[in-house]
Amino acid sequence: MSLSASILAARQLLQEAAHIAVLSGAGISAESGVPTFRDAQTGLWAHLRPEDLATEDAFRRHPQRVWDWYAERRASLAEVQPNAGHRALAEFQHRHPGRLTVITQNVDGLHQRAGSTGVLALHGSLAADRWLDPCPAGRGPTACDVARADPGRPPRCAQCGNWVRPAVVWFGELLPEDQLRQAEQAASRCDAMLVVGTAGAVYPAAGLAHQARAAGARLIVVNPHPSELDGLAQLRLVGGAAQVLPPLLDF
Ligand code: BV8
Repeated sequence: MSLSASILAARQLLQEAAHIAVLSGAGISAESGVPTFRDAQTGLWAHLRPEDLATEDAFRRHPQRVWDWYAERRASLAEVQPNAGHRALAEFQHRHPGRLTVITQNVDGLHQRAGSTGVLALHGSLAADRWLDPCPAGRGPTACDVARADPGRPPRCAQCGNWVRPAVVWFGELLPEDQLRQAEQAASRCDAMLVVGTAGAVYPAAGLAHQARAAGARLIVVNPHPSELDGLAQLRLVGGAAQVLPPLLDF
């Protein structure tokens, strides 16, 4: 089936869906110029291994290296814009209030900047920081303002030396309970799930696609390459999110 024919078929499927859940990954931001994790030609991880960077242990062993990796990603985010894929989802939400829920693995904030509301950010936000350890003086987050930490790579609390870390979820860390619970609800309630730009290798996020399928939802995968979730799909749209989502959601 040609891409346009499969987009038409997928659009028909979405038109019949009262509730649509979207599960997005790094690929939806690729056309904004944000490197994905695993795509060899652009992937950050092409030269680095996740366990070397996105874990608490890595941060405790090499705080400056991990902090610098995040600082570099933050800096590059300042240069990018949401793309037509992010915008198509946001515009659909505004045309059909309450009908589409965005669940994202991304920490780049581009869905939110495109105007999507109620985004379930499973892995936190690159734009935010938090303390590495609970404040030893027992002071609450307001009293120990991270922003006032001593500058450095990474910044540290002037009183107790607590490190500042990015407010993202690292491997081996639990996802924010509330976001995950809402995402699981959206996955079990949806009639259709749009799986966009993810290799489907990281759990529990990828498990949401299995959960939606098990609850009877029909899955549409949008990805230029094969993914681990293709076997769950009723339809695969082989193309980039910025090309596929605008015609797919144009109703
Ligand atoms: C957890 C934030 C419970 C940080 C991320 C051992 C110990 C502990 C846990 C585990 C373990 N072994 C396995 C696990 C579970 C682990 C996991 O799943 N590991 C994987 C590697 C097997 N999960 C966890 O640790 C999670 N927590 O399980 O807690 C627990 C606790 C303690 C002990 C045991 C269990 C936490 C996972 C969250 C990690 N944080 N991000 C940061 O960003 O720095 S994960 C990060 O990587 C992303 O958020 C995302 O989830 C993942 C990357 O995947 P994708 O988004 O799919 O991106 P990728 O580059 O891989 O693929 C891009 C895709 O886009 C490709 O398919 C490509 O074809 C496509 N594409 C390219 N261009 C386009 C496109 N698509 C559309 N359009 C285009 N133009």
